[in-house]
Amino acid sequence: MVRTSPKVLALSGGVGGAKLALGLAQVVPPDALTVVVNTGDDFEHLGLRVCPDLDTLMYTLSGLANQTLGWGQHDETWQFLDALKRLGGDAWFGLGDRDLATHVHRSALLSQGESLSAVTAGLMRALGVTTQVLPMTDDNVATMIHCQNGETLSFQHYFVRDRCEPVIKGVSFKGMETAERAPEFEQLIASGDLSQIIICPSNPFVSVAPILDLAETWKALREFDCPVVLVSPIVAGMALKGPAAKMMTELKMPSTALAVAQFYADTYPGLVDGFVLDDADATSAEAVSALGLKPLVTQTVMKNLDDKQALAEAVLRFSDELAG
Ligand code: FO1
Repeated sequence: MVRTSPKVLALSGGVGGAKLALGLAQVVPPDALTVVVNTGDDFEHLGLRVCPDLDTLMYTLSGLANQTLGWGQHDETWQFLDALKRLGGDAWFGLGDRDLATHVHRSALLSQGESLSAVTAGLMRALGVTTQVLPMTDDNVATMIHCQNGETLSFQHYFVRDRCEPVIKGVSFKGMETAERAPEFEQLIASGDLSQIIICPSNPFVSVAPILDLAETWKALREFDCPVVLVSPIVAGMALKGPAAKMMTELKMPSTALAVAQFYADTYPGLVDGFVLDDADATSAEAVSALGLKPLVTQTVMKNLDDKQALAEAVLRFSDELAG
């Protein structure tokens, strides 16, 4: 079923968000769907600008994603990385040969003065992605991980180089104070033309918070007269991908879907109207309700394209119900 609803905005981090975005792209016409993507994971590596979450969206929506790794392109080869290792280069970050072209091309265009929004639009077009995918900002915002041992690490150093091993005590976003929303994101918000806002199942602390905190976007979204629906990234106490559950434990909260709901209710009061929990967490629905969020219990684990489409349809239906 292809829906004709105007303007759905989805906020997304990497893998989990990209899966739901792909489901949404199956059921929402391209001109009615905008996906705004976290850029706090972006970093400069070997002189290249790498934008992991934008690229995960781009590869997922173009059918090029490496589903085994969860990042980069399928049928990847690693000659560049092998040669770099032989030279004693900085090879902890897995840049595949095909993926490398994306970073080289992006970096060249950025160095010629193009904005990240313009470069992203060009890359998406080149790979046939018709859904509008925007970076949250054209400015540099860097997610910083503050560790119990006193170290502060950039996100990729924490995530990839140190394999999420350091115990964290907090997260901050360098450059956030002065960063502005990307122009088309700003236009979308200024237009007031949104009928559904969906927060994809992404890490609340390092994937969604950067978007919501940016220029107080959460307050702008709260003003919209349309439901905000969030899909829990935690299922049965575990994150399907990434360190969300480990981070929750280290930040002294239970690693549960209910604690995710509590985090949003406390940190962004009045923002989230509907909270989607997995069947495995059905017993928490009542407690979610008590926080003032309407619960929807459904299957949220997306193993194949049918699951992605089914979840997208369930979320949109739920949002329609909440809109009354
Ligand atoms: N994740 C890894 O766990 N190891 C890697 O070597 C790695 C390389 C990589 C290269 C390009 C890219 O766009 C993403 C890459 N990722 C890698 C994934 C990335 O670090 C994370 O998935 C996201 O930042 C979290 O959303």
